[in-house]
Amino acid sequence: MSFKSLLNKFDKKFIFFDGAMGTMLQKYGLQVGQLPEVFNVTNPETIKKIHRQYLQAGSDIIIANTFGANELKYNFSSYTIKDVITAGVKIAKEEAGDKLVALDIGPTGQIMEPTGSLSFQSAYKLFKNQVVIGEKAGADIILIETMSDLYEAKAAVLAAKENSSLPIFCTMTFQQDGRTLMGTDPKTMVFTLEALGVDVLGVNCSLGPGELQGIVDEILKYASIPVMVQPNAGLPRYDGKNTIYDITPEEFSKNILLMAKKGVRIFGGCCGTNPEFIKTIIGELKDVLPREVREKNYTAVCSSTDTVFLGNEIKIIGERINPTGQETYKKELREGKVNYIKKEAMAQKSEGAHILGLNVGLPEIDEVKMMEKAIKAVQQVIQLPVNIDSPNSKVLEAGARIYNGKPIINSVNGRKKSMEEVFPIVKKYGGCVVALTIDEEGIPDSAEGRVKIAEKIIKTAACYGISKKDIIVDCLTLTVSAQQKEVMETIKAVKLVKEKFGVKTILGVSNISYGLPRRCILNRTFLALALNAGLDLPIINTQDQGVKDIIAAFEVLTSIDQDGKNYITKYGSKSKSEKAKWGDNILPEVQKKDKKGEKKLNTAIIEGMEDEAVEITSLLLKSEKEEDIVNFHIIPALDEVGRQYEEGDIFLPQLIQSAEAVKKSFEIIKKNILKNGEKNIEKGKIALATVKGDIHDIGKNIVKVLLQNYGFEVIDLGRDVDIDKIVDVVKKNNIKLLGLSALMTTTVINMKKTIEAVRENKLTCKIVVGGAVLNQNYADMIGADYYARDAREAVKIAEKIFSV
Ligand code: B1M
Repeated sequence: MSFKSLLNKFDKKFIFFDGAMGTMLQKYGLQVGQLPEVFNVTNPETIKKIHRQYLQAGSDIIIANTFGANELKYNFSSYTIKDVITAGVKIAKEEAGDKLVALDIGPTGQIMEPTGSLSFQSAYKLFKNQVVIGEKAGADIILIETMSDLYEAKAAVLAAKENSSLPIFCTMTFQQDGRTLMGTDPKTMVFTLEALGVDVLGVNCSLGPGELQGIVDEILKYASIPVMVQPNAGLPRYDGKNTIYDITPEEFSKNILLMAKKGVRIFGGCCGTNPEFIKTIIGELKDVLPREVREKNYTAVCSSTDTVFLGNEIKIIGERINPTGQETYKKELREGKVNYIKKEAMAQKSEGAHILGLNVGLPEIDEVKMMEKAIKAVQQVIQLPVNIDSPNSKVLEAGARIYNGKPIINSVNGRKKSMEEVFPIVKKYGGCVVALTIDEEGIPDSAEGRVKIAEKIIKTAACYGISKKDIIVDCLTLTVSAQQKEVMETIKAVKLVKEKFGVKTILGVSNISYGLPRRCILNRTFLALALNAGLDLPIINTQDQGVKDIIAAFEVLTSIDQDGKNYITKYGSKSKSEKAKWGDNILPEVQKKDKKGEKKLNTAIIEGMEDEAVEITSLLLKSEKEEDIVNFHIIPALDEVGRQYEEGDIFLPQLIQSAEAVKKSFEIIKKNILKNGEKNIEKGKIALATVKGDIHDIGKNIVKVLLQNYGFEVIDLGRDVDIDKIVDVVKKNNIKLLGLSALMTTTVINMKKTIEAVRENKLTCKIVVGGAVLNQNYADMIGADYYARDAREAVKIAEKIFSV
């Protein structure tokens, strides 16, 4: 069924999905650790019963029990995903009658590259398999849901789009801070998923319907397609044994009614809901008419976490990741390296770029591969949208496919061949596209000629289903030294294009001054002229402060910057935070104060630059003690990273990236410590673990290496360690000293439980605890024998215990 016919079926009506499957299955006997989809084969009657109850409650679409049926999870099961998906869809179809069945696709359960280890291509393959099996089994719709990683959602949407013709619904899961676990905010989700061509988007799971209202408002504000919401039955809480969902169907429905009045078209329930919830919301909405879905007129591009709107304020594109005239960059491109790209990305961001230009064009390299690598590298270190710049459509496609978010695709031009190649890419992956006013006849001298080409491109784009709001016209900056008369034609063309078509405009500013002295004077003046003509997106060198000053002044003079607020913030104060905003003071204070060399290791860790962290650590080891490098370089850097994370300046992927840099740096430190250590002395055996629920192990690993260095044998149980396992190891190895580490307020309780379990088992070992969240008081409270502030103190305690 096409999405259009599906919508026709529900003309002027709300669409109701069903509610939870997982929590219902638990009620019907699903055990912890059991794969829910296996019930499709082993207990089909139970699944049918649940579907039937939802259909009786009034659901228009029921969701097949296939949420987690991917090959990663079914690796060790005796059932294949083909068995469970086919059975799941068929059971649902049998029950559904004239109602519809959605193939349910949930997250893979693994973290995607570059943060984790699952590649985009591997995720795509997993989803493709599910889609193919599900469609063959008879699903009517594909529902991609509970996604907390936009990148994973993109892999799933592409898999659905490229391997089936079914309508695609996609919903993501948000946390209380209004972002997904990987940091995506609602508008970034909307622009990216819409650009990818999903039919319906929205939010599921996450929170209760009350807590979701703000997120739903944000989604509705930007979405031009139908919005779907499937909340949990309230905020989940844990009572020590079970997860509890508190709210009643009535309370749930009141919030659903609010959402319906605001414009949500499609409803259902997630964790904790049951047929009663669905019945009650249907009753609540029976006299309400759905609001019409309206096309919104925003032009926006996104990284995976942030959206940049084009149009109102001037948005700067950083120009320096371009091989033209950059010998170091060219050399790195030939060697397949990305250090220059990462450094430049971060530098241009701190200099005020809103979007990052990315060009990897060298004739002697494999540009397609390099563009993929470059995009991953950029998205690993900064959260700015990217302008993927290449005249080669294959490179554009590779970039657009691997990109996480909604990019600028630069460029198409008025030649038939170019439009035939580039527009399908824009349509398939989504993006704003730069339209160069050049065609088979070359660049017209006159402004009018360029406007004509712009018109042709805009009209042709419409035939591919690409909206005018996603087209950014480039009227082409010609070099004043060679084509002086055409300079003002470019300015005129910008003005005409804006007036006639109302599209956004872009210009590479620095082209204007090639071959002349004091280029910045010409660049700045040309920029001022172009801004006045209606330029939205100047591509500039962000190091040129004069260019940025002109933009700030222009925005005040034209009332874009109302009451000159931004201008005053930038130029009127010397306070620390404002200087930081302006880019004068980007590095955190902690890095500035330190001794020689330290600033760099801090920076490398904060920026997550693994190679640099390794390089600098090796250098530091020549002049500083290992312990000092940890205490005065690594820990302050991680503290800064933690602070930025807490304040929402960075998100989980960057936090992980910094931890990776520390891991690499610490590997060298560890080698050094062990090389210089007293390996031959055997002082005693110590067991170490990070407690259950806690995966932080950097601190524990430092403690381990230092203890080994002082001649102790360490049994390292790792992180997130089961209490039983710890007890077992202590017992079997006759351990005299047990060390426990915990970094989160939420896991200290497991430290307490571990200590209690050790005591209950009548084990006499001493227990030392550590970790940033602890102090002596806390250690006493939870019954530990010792508290160690740092690794050195842990060694002192061990020496004391084993000397007795
Ligand atoms: Co997370 N994390 N993290 N994190 N992380 C913290 C701890 C946090 C304070 C950040 C923040 O919000 N400001 C916060 C906890 C908040 C709280 O509990 N109140 C937090 C959070 C919330 C999370 C997640 C929930 C994020 C998410 O998923 N949304 C998630 C948790 C997952 C889980 O555990 N279930 C998470 C994940 C991660 C990463 C995976 C990305 C990464 C860990 C990588 C790894 O360890 N392999 C990470 C990191 C790096 C941090 C920060 C930035 C740094 C921690 C660290 O390694 N410090 C941290 C913020 C911070 O602490 N500034 C943060 C350096 C290390 C050397 O210090 O471990 O204290 P520390 O060890 C010291 C001493 O304490 C002592 O000696 C060591 C050396 O001197 N010590 C012992 C430690 N253990 C000892 C044992 C001993 C003796 C001494 O005897 C046995």
